[in-house]
Amino acid sequence: MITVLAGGVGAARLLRGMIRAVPAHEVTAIVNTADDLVLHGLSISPDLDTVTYTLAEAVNPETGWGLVGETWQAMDALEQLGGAAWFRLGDRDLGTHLHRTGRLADGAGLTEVTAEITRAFGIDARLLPMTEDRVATMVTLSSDGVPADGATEMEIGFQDYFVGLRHDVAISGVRFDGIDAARPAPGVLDAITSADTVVVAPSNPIVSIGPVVAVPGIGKALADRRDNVVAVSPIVAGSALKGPAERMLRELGHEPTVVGVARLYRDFASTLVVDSADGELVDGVEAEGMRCLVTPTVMTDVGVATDLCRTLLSLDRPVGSPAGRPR
Ligand code: FO1
Repeated sequence: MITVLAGGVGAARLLRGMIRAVPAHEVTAIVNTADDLVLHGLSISPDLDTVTYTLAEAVNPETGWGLVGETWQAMDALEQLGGAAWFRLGDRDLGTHLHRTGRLADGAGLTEVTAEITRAFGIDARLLPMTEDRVATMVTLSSDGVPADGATEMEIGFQDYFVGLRHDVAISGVRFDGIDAARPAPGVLDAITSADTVVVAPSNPIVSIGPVVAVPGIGKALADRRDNVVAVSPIVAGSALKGPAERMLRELGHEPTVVGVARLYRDFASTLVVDSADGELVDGVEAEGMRCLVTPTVMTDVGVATDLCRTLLSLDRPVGSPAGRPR
């Protein structure tokens, strides 16, 4: 079985390749839920839905989230009522949030509800939320983002930062509210301990992979089997392919390169896969104690994603010698 730690768009792209590299029923994704929010009384899980819609070939290809061919009647009606329509929920996407919210109100757990949704979308891969407990990523805006009244540094919710402010503001801190009390969702620890390989998808190291590894018990379970945990860098040639990962790394004091990613991942992953554009940083990655494999990681189409996954799964497990470079 292959277990993938997943955030949103980048992870969804990798998973599309993974279910072509191995049978989909052998794939489990442990998905970040720290982006989740309640809006209009609806429980919304953006990363779970992005992965679901992508694997169902139903995702909006322009945005990477939401459903293709959406209509926006409900949002338009809400706007006319003076409601908050900044977080765009399409009419069919609302069906997912209505179902999830109703089922959670029935007392079903997010794991069970996610299984119902993925089954309805015809997905054979298993999607697990990282936890069923509430965890919320909070972002502190750096001092130059604070209102002129000189208030202390402002902390806002992740979607307020990511969507509300279009992440177009410098940050000075990130924390995962509720993380200390969070328990791994049912099946998560077993999916880590019993996997042949664990893959860390090319998601944002701070706010997508970070929360998953921070759930008490998950980080240790990964570290205990570090030898076959393989991570794909979301940073290519010093920039993120989508979203603010590179800027967040820099603003939080990390090196915004594959070497900076290696420093964040080396405790729980033994190999970092970097794109050919970062071939000259292999020594820097290995100096951080990770093996470094160089291969195309920019998933421009599902073929590249499938080849990348085949490469990840073909990694031998020699002790010591770095993979991907002839000695
Ligand atoms: N991202 C945006 O930039 N703007 C939106 O209006 C927006 C709405 C939205 C609705 C449902 C959903 O599942 C995702 C949505 N996203 C939107 C993406 C979301 O903010 C990000 O995918 C994750 O939270 C970060 O990975």
